[in-house]
Amino acid sequence: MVQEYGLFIHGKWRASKGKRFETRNPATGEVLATFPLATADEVNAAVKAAKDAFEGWRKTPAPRRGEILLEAARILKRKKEELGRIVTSEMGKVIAEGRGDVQEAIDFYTYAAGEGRRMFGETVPSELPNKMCMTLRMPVGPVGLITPWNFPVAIPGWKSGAALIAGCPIVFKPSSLTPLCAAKFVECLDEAGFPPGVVNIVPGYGTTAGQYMAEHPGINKIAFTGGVDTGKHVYESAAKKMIKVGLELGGKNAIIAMDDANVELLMDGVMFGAFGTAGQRCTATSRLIVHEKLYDQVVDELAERAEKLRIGNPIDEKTDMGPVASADQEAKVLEYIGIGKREGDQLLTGGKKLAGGPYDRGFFIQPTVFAVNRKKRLALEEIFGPVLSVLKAKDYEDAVAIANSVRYGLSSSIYTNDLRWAFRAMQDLEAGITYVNAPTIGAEVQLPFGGTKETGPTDTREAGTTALEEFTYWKTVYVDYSGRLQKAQIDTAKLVGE
Ligand code: TXE
Repeated sequence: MVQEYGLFIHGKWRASKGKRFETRNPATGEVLATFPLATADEVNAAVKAAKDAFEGWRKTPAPRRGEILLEAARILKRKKEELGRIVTSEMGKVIAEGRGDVQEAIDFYTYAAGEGRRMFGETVPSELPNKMCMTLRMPVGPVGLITPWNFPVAIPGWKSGAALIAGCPIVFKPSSLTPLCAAKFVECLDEAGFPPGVVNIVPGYGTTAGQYMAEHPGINKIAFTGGVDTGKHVYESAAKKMIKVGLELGGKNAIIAMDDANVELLMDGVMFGAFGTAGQRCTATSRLIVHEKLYDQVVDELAERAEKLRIGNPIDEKTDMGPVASADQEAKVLEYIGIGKREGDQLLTGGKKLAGGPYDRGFFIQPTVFAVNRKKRLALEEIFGPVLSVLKAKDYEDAVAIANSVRYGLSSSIYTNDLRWAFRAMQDLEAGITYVNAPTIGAEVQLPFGGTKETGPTDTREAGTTALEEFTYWKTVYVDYSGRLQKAQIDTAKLVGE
């Protein structure tokens, strides 16, 4: 039985007047559920519900908001296996990663719940007597979440957890490839007891529901993860309204392997970084920059290791890599493989769509490794699939120059046993994240996450201590208890007793 979902507005699932679309398993082609394409009127209704709920939610003491988040974390934990399997069925990452996707939301909700009892401001001395100065965090108001398909529970978990603890109701527009994960996640939030209107979901396409929301005058902040072009568009809409916007727009992340690197460790890291989630992580290892002394050895071992990966249905625990998420993703990745071949990059392994038997029903591409020229497109552009570009560097400076030569700046990594290279890389790599002796993936929720350059504005940092910045603004409060008019900057003479 294919489940039919509606919209979740003001605490109730409702039927929609919009046309419907299907969500499918990218490994088998099976239809999983159908969803409405939310209309402009329905987005209006969701935004209105969020606006109406704002007053009550912002006045709910933050520790009490935290208790509801903690309850949501418990429910997610109880349903982790069920949700993890849905992530795998709808998005195509292997089941261990499907569970990990849910775990990230559990972790972040647990972390964010604690913020309800912190949410620190500052008290600062006044220049005048009998006067107190402090700062308070204020929620920005209704927030629009626009999320991608690659982390269909984790990314909504990060964004919503921070928004909700800050006191902001949410209107959530998930990717049209993964609405079922989103709906199941929202069911958990509903069960946790968020008041009506605090959590709303409007499924649909980006160019309709997403755009209505990005442009809606009632939305005070957009939290977006997706492609660069869409992100720029959302940024423009936000600028016109002078509202906050959080943008995380992908990467062309590199591992640098210095000549003293532990090759065994490096290979494990590269396989996981490049082919985990079939390369469809914003932090995926898309480039491997190898010191020339190590290059031949690494290139030989890479092909051998990539060929050993078991490709298949991601729900099978033994599978190492599943399909890519959609026909569009498949076409895009195959196009890049074609570009690599046409531009003269050397194909070391893979390069084909898998066909025959169970592969015929899904979007399976071989783990692919190219030795590439640093000026060519495979060295510079985000592919977002199981394609690794290997580049040769003369020395440390050359490796860093290659790493920094792209328009993105999300994640980066260096494998070395020499502290000097490790510490220099922390300073020299133009990226929001640097790993030492670990691949470019594996963010933890208690640390800031975001990038530089076209990955997004550097004031965008999700998770960690910075998550609240995304959904609050600072209010400065002066309390004068002197009982007379005191003038800052003017009454200075009195202060020094002149
Ligand atoms: O992204 P889109 P897609 C990159 C990756 C991938 C490419 C395309 O390279 O191959 O983007 O993927 C909504 N107004 N990343 O098509 O279109 C859309 O419905 C408002 C990297 O999935 O950017 C979805 O909810 N919203 C990335 C979300 O934006 C709009 C993860 C992302 O969709 C909209 C995913 C509009 N005009 C893809 N158009 C990462 N940072 O990791 C679309 N949307």
